[in-house]
Amino acid sequence: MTHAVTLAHYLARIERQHGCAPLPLQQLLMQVAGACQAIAAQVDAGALAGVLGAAGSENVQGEEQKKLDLIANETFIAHCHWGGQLAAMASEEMETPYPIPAQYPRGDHLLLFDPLDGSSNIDVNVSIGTIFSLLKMPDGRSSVSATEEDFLQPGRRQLAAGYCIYGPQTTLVLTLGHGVSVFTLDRPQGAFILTRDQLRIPRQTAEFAINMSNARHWAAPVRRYIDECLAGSQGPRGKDFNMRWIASMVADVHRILCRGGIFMYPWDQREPERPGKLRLMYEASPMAWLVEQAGGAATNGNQPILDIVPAQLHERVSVILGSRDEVTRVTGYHAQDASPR
Ligand code: AHM
Ligand code: MG
Repeated sequence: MTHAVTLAHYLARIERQHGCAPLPLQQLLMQVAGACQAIAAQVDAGALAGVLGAAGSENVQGEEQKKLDLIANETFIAHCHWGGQLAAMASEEMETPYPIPAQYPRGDHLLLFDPLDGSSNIDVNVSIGTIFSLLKMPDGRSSVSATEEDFLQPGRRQLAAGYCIYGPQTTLVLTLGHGVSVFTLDRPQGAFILTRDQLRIPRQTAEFAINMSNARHWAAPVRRYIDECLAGSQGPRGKDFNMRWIASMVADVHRILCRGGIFMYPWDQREPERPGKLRLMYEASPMAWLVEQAGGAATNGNQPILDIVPAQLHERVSVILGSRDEVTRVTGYHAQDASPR
């Protein structure tokens, strides 16, 4: 008789096989999964639980906060701050890192998260999600005095990264650096069950995802790439492309992990000083690691996203990720481009 592999089983197994999930990390990931499960229940209930609509506030990035952004943020804190594994947490919805309260034990991990990604889709019942990334405190730093600087590590140093998508199913997608695994929430059991392992993104694709309404603001290499896709079988690519744009990064990346494709949220000229819309540390880096672990690629047009050393907690970045051959092509167009930017 075969038994379902729960997230807890999986973490114990991957520790035995690869030594990449010591007990504190396993405990922390179970807390993260618990937070996602609790957020999933709120998302499910929607209007019945009074969680839809605007909160009437803005985050540090000047974006309107939805009630569910704040509820998801509080849920993460409540599930993860007491366990003794964390030195601090940081999120899209908090200006500065959240230190672990003095009454709780502290550990040497750092948790970064986007509690509710795809906020514009909350009120219209389209898939949304939570993105998370786990780091260690830098060597020699004390866990009682974690600061913003302690978080500023390149994505290559992540210990674990993933997302939970609240869609037709609630699905947790995780990497600890040994491939990408998918867990589906079994609600009656209250557990995430391993449903796909070792996801691979096909190298090639004929599907792109970008917010086309920004086309007139893009830099030349992005415009060139999309123009060639749109020219289809009559153009230089010699094949027709399909387009998808869900406007929830979790949902667009999930599709790409499942069947390939390329996702772009590039720099554009409206705000030339801003590298992009998406945030490096709790959106782009965890997604970039998942995509690389599944055989894809992720760059900002110039370098792998995972190599970028952040200068700020809420730093933005241009994002090009997905099927390796397409990401290599767009990145190559940037290298050939002589125009400023
Ligand atoms: P959020 O974290 O505030 O929801 O913002 C990030 C989202 C991404 O999920 C998505 O790819 C992008 O913003 C959509 O942007 P746009 O509304 O320009 O299409
Ligand atoms: Mg987001």
